Amino acid sequence: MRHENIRINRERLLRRLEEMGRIGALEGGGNSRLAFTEEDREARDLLVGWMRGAGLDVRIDRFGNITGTRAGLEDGPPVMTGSHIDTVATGGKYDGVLGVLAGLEALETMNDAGIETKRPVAVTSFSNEEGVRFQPDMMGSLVYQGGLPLDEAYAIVDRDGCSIGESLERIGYIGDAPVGGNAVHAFIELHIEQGPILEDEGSTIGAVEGVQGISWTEYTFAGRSAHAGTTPMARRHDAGYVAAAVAAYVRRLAEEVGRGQVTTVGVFEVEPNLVNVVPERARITADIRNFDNGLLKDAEDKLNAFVTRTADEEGVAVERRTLARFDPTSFAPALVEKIGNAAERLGYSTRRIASGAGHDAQIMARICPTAMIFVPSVGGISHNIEEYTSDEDCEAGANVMLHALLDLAE
Ligand code: HGY
Ligand code: MN
Ligand code: MN
Repeated sequence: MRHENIRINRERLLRRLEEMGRIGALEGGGNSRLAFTEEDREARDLLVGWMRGAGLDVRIDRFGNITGTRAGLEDGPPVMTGSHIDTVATGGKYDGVLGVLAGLEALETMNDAGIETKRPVAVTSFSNEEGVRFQPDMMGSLVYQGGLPLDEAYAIVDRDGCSIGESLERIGYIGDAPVGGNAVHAFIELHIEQGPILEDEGSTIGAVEGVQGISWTEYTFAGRSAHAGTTPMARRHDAGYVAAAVAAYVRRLAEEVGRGQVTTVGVFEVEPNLVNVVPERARITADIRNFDNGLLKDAEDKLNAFVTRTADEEGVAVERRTLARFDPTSFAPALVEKIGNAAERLGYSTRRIASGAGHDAQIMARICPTAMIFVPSVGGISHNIEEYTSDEDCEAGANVMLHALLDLAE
């Protein structure tokens, strides 16, 4: 294996993680860089500057996906890595960012070593991976892959009625590169695990075999506001009660279905939200996931049946809106093997693992052989300003990424 002893420039990677972490920085640590906001634009500008400084051919597509490509001796579909630089509103500084900056670092290390690869190698930052302001998540890779038509994506609005098209326009990231129909030789994403398994088991690298299925549904309940003191219980249409009953059921559903089922009510709003008024309206979201699509569908059916029954009994109307639905995805075994071998050759403890979180890789797997590399999250914490991955583990993940890319690009 050529370039056996090549390693990334740890200082350069860590310095960039720090610098990116200062954009949208939150009190007490962490980041808030919601998709297509001013903070997102600032992060994009910083990344594009670094890509250009590395001599990459930078292309921005109609959905703001940013790709920096390092030429190979031959033209043709690139070996690609990438992830995202948008965050949730209470995000950490590694989720997504580590994958993009490690990819950039791998390409710069190839530059420093004067390595010529047969195939082009590219790093992409996908727009709106988190999907917290505009649903669904993994939206940039979905548009890139052709799974979501551009005009449909532009028309999606946030809670303030602001559309993606307007927001992308405002931050100046509607590029001219086309979306859909992109040819990619192979895709590898480095990401923090965001869970406790690698840390609990003392492994540095996770060779990720697949991602679980994701189902996001928004439920809006419409009842009737009434006086909390004078209205007999039997004559209430309490939207808040229905939302609370459904939220409690969502939690029980994980136990009822079992076998790895996870369920979360992340959004819970009632109106008018006043101490002595029976709630007229309520809005909740249910995020339910499973590695088995059959079980996930079963959980969705159980939940919908419970919502209908509970709302009917209370005389409350319900509106359902699917915010995201992705099937479980298995990665290319040969690529997973390559990642495990690269990690072992580099002397890192490694194990196979499956991803509980959604990632752009699960969309890219639709168009090319794809796999992921995980590094540990301290305390298994993520989507939390306490999110932390050690410098050593960031470096280890980036080195495995570098060697996997070289292996694929030869
Ligand atoms: O929801 C997810 O799993 C990812 O963070 N978008
Ligand atoms: Mn992520
Ligand atoms: Mn995330």
